[in-house]
Amino acid sequence: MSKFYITTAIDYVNSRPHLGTAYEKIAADVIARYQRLCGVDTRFMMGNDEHSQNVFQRARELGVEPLAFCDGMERTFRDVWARLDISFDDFIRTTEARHRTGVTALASRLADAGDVYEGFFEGWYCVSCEAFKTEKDLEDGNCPVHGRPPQWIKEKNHFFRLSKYRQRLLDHYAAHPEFLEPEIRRNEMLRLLESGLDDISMSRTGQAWGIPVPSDPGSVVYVWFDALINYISGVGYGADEELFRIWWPADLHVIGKDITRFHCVIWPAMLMSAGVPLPRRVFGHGWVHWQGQKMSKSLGTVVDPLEAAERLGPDPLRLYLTKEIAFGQDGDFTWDRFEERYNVDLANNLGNLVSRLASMAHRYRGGRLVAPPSGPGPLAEAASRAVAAYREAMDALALHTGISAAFGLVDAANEYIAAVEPWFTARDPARAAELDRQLYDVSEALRLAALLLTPVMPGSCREVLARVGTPGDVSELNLDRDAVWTTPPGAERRIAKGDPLWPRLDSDRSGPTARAGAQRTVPPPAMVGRPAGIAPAGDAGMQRKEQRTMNDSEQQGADEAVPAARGPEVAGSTADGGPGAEAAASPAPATPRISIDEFAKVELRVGRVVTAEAVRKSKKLVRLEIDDGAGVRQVVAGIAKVYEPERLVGRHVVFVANLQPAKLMGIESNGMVLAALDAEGRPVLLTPDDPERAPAGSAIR
Ligand code: ME8
Repeated sequence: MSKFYITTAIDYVNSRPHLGTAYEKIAADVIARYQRLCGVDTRFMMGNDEHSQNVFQRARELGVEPLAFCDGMERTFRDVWARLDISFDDFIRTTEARHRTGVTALASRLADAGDVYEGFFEGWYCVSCEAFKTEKDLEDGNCPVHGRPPQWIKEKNHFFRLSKYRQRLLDHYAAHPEFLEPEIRRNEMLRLLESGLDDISMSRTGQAWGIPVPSDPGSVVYVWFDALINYISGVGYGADEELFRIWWPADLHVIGKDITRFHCVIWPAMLMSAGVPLPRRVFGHGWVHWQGQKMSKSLGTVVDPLEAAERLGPDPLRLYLTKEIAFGQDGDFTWDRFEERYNVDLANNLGNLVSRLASMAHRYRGGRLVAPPSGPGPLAEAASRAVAAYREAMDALALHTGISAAFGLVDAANEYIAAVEPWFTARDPARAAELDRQLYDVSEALRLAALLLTPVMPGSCREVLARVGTPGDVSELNLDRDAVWTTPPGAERRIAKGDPLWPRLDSDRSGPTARAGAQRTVPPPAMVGRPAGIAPAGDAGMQRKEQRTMNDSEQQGADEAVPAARGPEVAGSTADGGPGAEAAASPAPATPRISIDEFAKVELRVGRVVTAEAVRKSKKLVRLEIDDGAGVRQVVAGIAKVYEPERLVGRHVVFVANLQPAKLMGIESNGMVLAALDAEGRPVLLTPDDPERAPAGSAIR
């Protein structure tokens, strides 16, 4: 059986987890669960980084022993991770004996390799980053990450000959392009390596909180050296050779982009020096922003992941973070957006499909579906495309794309219901086999979509699978075996009815002011940690509407015909009302008038930004890859002064689709993104009012 060892960064424990640190654990959990679903023997390790000065100081402030403080924080962290359904196999703490053994063994190997020497360090140190800083790193004298002045320190240190490994690192990057992803992080590290490497301090003096340097017990190992070693001490380095041989090298380190240098320059150099193989892949994910800033405990800009999970359920939160934030890019968390996506993806789309199927299955077939002898309908084809797209994306760590592919199947099933109208089929007894086909195919599409979404929403998908008549232990599922369209003639399924899984949140709230002033209501304790995201009705602050679903009391056919609130609906034609009437009332335009036929030559469409990066050596240009509904095209836009590339990803834009290609700074642009200009001539991007109704590819008239 193939193996997969995946790790996350280990967290500083000076304060509770926040939504940014939780994002990393959720993303890694989705990857680990996906690997298990693929039948791969997976070891997923996380843990706590305890030897930081911040931790020591925090314990002091609270008047407790540092270790006792860390014990308490371990409980806090484990509790948060359990409530977010994070399925780690191992949790390491850097104060554990196994870790100390590993650190001591590795530090001795570096010394034996002749890569450690004593020296004197004088310079800046940011305690929040636990990192040495050069003048060049600072912005207005402050640490750029934490916005605070670093300390000036002067002490005797042990140095590690990092500079010696520069060429070997460059060679490794050249031979293993997959070593560091995404590409933007890889390019950053290559630039850093090309600009030269200095030796670095690997110990601190005058501190007792840490692991002693083997040759000099008066010093402790620098906290970053100590922390990085967790990845090998957790699989037995220096203690259990057999375990180490099984699991090392790691297949994937999932870390935040701010700590790429530690993981992709210092860590591999330490391993090279010790003669230990390098991890196969490092992925530097982006940041979760809150109100335009990195969510960070030291900046105080944090959202409590438990509050978010308790509000709508852990699975909606897991889905939001992994589907809405392109993995590798930064993304925003806002309560409004979280609720909006919940309504769109879960209440209106997946939840609606579950309810519609249950309602029709019970009304027309007493809850028992039987596959007819005829071959499957068009959903089978849509399902196999979705499975293939999902697997390809998930293997490439494009989590957002994989999850969207699974939702594509949900869309297809909702659209299929709207197209075949089972409620009309049901009226004609001669079409009984046709109705069986329609309902069974919808149940199969739903089963497959839930299977694909299991890594993201484990609790909810277990519930969906049970309702669709395929209950069981989700940990037993296997993609190769189970992600195959299966509707053999005569097969039976019992469809269960139940409360709406994700009741719709009321959208008739009285606008942003009421929202800002209102106390957000945390649901009653019964909701906390509920497995399938089932919320009680009557939640005071966030009124939940009854989800639009069919039940026996509804007029037959009427609501069934209401599709999920999705699907490309293009705005009305310009011919309505007549352009002439409009022109008569308008002031004279500044440019010559054109006929409607001339205007009709311009093909305007909605696009969705898939990737965005600044164009090198240009202050203005951004290179975008835009999903135009039919594929992905490259467009260069002059918006860099106002829009950070990373924040464009996922946005819907309006663009001219039929412009002849043009080259800007040597890059071919296939279209033009439209923007209004503000009073100072700066671009303000145009976006469709409701991208759900006008998704990528929608025509604009
Ligand atoms: O850096 N969005 O610990 P940490 C996304 N102990 N990810 C974020 C984030 C945000 N707003 N804020 C933090 C450390 N992270 C070290 C790691 S590993 C050998 C030692 C990520 O508690 C951050 O990038 O500050 C890191 O990957 C992880 O959360 C833990 O951060």
